[in-house]
Amino acid sequence: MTDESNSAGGPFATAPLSRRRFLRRAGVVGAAIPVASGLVAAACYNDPTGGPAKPTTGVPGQNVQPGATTAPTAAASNWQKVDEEHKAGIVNFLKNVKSPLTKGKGHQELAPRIENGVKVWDLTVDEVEWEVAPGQVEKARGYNNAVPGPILRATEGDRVRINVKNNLTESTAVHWHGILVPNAMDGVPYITQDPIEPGKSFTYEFTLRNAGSHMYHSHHNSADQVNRGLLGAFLIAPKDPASYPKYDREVTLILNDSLLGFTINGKGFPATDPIVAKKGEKLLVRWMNEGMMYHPMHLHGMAMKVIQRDGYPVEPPYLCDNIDVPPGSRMDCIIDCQDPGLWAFHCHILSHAEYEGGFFGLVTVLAIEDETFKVADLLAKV
Ligand SMILES: [Cu+2]
Repeated sequence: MTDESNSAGGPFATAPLSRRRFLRRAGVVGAAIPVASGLVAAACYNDPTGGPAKPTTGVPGQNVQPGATTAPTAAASNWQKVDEEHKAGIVNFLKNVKSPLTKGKGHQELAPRIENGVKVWDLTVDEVEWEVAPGQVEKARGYNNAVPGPILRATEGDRVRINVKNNLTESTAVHWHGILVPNAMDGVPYITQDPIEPGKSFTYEFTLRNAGSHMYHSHHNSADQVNRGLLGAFLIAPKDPASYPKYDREVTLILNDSLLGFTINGKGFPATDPIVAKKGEKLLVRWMNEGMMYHPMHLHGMAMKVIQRDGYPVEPPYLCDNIDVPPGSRMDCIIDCQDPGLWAFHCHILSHAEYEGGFFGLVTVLAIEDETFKVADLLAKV
């Protein structure tokens, strides 16, 4: 412990971790995962929609006495371990910038091919083993073997075609969430189409009538299929770019919860991606919630200007630092990145973001860089 006492320069001014210490800590982070799963169960217990019974063991923080001002003597040797575990999570998270902590990366842009003027994508619906956080591998489902599926990007007025092949052992269908489509293309089994049976394919085709930050997801056994990863972003630019506020950089963050744990773009902290921007940039964040819970996402240090909800303008735009993203909704906001540093960005239902061993789940940071502050410099210290 002595080589890692806090210094005036903050936690990242301390000596680098030895390889052995780093590996041990990585193990600690992995061992914390069943505890995190216990948190999910605990959260479900408080959910009026039901869920598993509250676990009697393994609930992080259950031994903390409300109102206690001093740690019990028996825990005196524990707080340092807790702090070490917490720090290890942050160090791992930052290392994730250089080399991913987990296998598999979803939410990648997939360029369409053009057939007679139509933008065409092929999507497969797959069973996939998905590493959500280091060592936490889940039985997931993904479009094109990824969680989330590929980002589909087009422009208002485009004709699009999406060929869907079902490789599951159960039926499925794809709903184009928020996109104005002809009724037969809406993707809801027995309401607008027959389900896509195992081994079968279905082709969706429509003209994009409304711009916005939209989604696509399964609409069959969806509490399971969407929750396990059958979801993705469908971003439709307006035909007139002047109709949308200007921004320099964009990121789309899809929230999910429950069956794969709490995830941003298919990963839980420390495997979530840090968001890196330059001082002076205007950053567009497109929030999407594909989960079954509310997630108030809180940004430290500055405001977010909310400009669109579900692809429709918010008039007038409003400022907040805690944006509620309800299940099914998309919220576009612009952040004026002015103050350099690492700014925590997390769900403020705190049991979705932190337990006694540190952060997990719905946590990332906004790193604002200038000539005095760079993530690479931080990485050099850890
Ligand atoms: Cu949350």
